Amino acid sequence: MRRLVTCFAAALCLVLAAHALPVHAEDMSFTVVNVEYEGTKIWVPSTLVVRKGSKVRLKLINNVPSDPNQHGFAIPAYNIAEIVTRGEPKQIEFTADKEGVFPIICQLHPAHVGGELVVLP
Ligand SMILES: [Cu+2]
Repeated sequence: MRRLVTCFAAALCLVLAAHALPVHAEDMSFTVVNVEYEGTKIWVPSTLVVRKGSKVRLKLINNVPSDPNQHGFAIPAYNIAEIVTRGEPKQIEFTADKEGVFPIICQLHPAHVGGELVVLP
């Protein structure tokens, strides 16, 4: 089991490291997948880093196998609140026009582990 946890952590790190920090505002695309691990639901990668002014495209995939089959993906500071159904990926797009660190939550389930959008100057 410990080995499985280590593999999972290593995979998360690789996913996070794959999204290198952009130097200038540029279009950024992320595939963000909702997974469940030992009862914990979380969108991965959990931290999205972009530059202010970037156009951000997100492909949201809900891969949580347990019920319910819908989860939320919301960035309240950006007025984003999507509901993503298992088996029905959703694409969204927005411009990161405010800098700062903004919570990403599942607006349907308070216990769903959140993340953050980091918008650098
Ligand atoms: Cu949820």
